[in-house]
Amino acid sequence: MERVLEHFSLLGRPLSCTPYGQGHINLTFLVVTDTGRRYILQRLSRAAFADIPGLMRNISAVTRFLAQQDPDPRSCLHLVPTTDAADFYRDDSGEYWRVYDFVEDSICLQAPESPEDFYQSAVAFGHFQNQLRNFPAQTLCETIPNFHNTPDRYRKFHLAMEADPVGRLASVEEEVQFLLSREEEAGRLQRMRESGELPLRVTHNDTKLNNVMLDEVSRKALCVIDLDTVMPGLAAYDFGDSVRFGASTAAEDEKDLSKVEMSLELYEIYARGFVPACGALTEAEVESLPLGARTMTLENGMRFLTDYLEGDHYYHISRPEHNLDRCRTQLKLVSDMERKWDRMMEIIRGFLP
Ligand code: ADP
Ligand code: GN1
Ligand code: MG
Repeated sequence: MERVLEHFSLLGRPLSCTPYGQGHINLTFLVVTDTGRRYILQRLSRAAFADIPGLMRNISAVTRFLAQQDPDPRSCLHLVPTTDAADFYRDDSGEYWRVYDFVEDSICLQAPESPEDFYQSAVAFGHFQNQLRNFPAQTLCETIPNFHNTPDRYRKFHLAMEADPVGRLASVEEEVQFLLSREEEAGRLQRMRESGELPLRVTHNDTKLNNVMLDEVSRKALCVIDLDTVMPGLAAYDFGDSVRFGASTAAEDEKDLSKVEMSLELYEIYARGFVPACGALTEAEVESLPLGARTMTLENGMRFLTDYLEGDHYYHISRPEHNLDRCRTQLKLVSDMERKWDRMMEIIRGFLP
């Protein structure tokens, strides 16, 4: 780690470098130097991202654009340059590394501790989308092609089932049937994107609660982090993924499915924070938000199952059936949203322009 860190322009000499956070994709470390300064060091996932230089160009452009809009250093991520004034360092084994300033005096939650925390995360993601309203979207590379293209996710799921490389297919019959029976319906959001019914915006695309920082004292939203998937997308993706993760009454990997439900109370609170903060959403966009929640939840369930079938090489896991457990919570949430669908639509219509 010392050999990696010496390529970055840190204030002070690194004293420690320890694994940090609960992200599923990159390897994240907290670095402390002898001046007391703290940094986040990340080794980027080559399994997830095919074009890391392109991804880093996106992040550099987006963070500069955001910093111009708000002088508060905690209002967006700041990349720390390498000693060659680059945004990332590629080591001899081909791994890519980057460093961010640590967002100080902040908290990052795995679950809302109060409805207000969730409301604040909604404001942060809505505000983020609004801040990027005039960002030149055509300059962004697609860091993961077809990231939220649900029919394409089904295509990959079918390939994983056909190959069944680690022989797990026979044990997940119930989950497979659940997903296959919803394949046609699950493509609706993508069809609305392709027909132009829903406008493309610059979206975050990975709006989990643990991708937002709140002020430790006031608990107000500070900034949005994890910008690896900032790309053109739909407002429904960002709304949907937040509801999937943060409006669930249990953790994403809870084994006891009787604890897993989508809280309508939290759903409504998220809508109250997100819709106004986005600025002007069209009527069709607001109406598409519940579909975003259902689609993102189903899609994540399918992605976890696909990774399970492929032998767990995309998401970090800490137990053998971790991806299967995650898949099951998502499918349980989808069933619950189907049950609560009329109410979800009714609530969202209260936010129509
Ligand atoms: P992943 O893509 O693997 O999810 P993230 O970029 O989300 O990686 O980082 C993982 C975790 O590290 C976050 O959930 C957060 O807790 C912490 N983290 C990331 N960047 C910062 C930062 N600049 N300041 C403080 N904590 C951070
Ligand atoms: C990953 O990187 P992280 O942990 O914030 C994933 C998301 C999934 C999420 C499920 C780049 O998010 O798409 O929704 O796990 N990120 C990527 O928890 O694939
Ligand atoms: Mg993350």
